[in-house]
Amino acid sequence: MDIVRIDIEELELALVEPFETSFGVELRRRFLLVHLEDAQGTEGWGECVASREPLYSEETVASAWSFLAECVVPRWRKTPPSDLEGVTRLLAAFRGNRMAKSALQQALVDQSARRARQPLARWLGGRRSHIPVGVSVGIHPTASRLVARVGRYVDDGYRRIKLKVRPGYDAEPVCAVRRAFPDLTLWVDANQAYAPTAGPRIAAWARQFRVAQVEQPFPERALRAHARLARRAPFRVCLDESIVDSESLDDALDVRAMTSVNVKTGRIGGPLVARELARRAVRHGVVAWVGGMLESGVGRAHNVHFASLGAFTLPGDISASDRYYLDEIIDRPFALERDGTLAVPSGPGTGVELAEPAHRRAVRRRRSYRLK
Ligand code: OSB
Ligand code: MG
Repeated sequence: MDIVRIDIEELELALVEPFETSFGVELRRRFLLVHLEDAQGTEGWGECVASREPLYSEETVASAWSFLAECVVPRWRKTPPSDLEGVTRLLAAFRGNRMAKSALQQALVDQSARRARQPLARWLGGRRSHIPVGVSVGIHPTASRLVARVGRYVDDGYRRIKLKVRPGYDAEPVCAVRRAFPDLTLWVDANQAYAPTAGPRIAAWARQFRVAQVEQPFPERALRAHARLARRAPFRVCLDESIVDSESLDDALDVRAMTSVNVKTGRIGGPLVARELARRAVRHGVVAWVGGMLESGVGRAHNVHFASLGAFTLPGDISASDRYYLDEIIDRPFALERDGTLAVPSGPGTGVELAEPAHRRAVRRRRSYRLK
């Protein structure tokens, strides 16, 4: 391993169009990249998915920066880990801060796969060369604009559409999309926006409009409400925000709160911990798939490689580069293949490099820490 330097960068990128969820509207995204270099000059990159404000989870760009700079770097310097397990132990000693930990673990697995001269997918144990993908569609001001937007994604070839919903924006837009696309595979995601008592109403429109999966309708801790919805439902109930570690997975499995799980390495604390969690969920009969957090090309490359694992059997929220940002900061943008898949890059590690000057233009601040 022999990491000699870590750089933390804060970047800002403008979305191609606003992305509205039950949390609010996003026009641009602030995020961190973590860069590592070992003594031989082998590099690794990881992305932190925490956003500027603590809406999706408690972490923020600022909290992740300070956790890495003020907790991880000093401890690393005091007792340098000699291998990946050592880093995992170092990180596990600290509570929470999973998105920050994940950024570092992503950079480490990228660097390890590059050193092994293997694509990250193969290094992780993945076999697929292509990843089936869908697209997550934000809240739109009118049903007709939503239908037009969905139509363009369907024409692009996405395998399924996930609509963001919230109280007051559900049955009507879902009905409009179902009318316009009778055969479309339709999912919805509420990002915790409903009260636990809203279950029967959600079940009614989800059933009527043949929604295949309802993601995180209730608050993170409301496992019983999710379990009640999942009982005898003709759709899958998927958990996202609720599943942050192996204990929350155990709790959800115990009460049968989900039939599907959205696996994001950032939410769970890194690709290695998330891989274990996904495998365990699948052993318990839960369907697993890879979610997204509007990552830049760096984080999306990680998601694509991660999604090549056999545990994942539904199309991921991993869309093409042109769906996200005006500027792509990697050299090989992701493009949707005609069959609704993204190709897993075949070079070592993530198989993508930072593209200059786009990357430099997006950087707002940067700090370097010598570790040796
Ligand atoms: O809940 O899955 C979510 C984006 C940001 C935060 C939370 C979520 C999402 C998405 C977008 O649904 C998925 C993507 O990156 O394409
Ligand atoms: Mg979600």
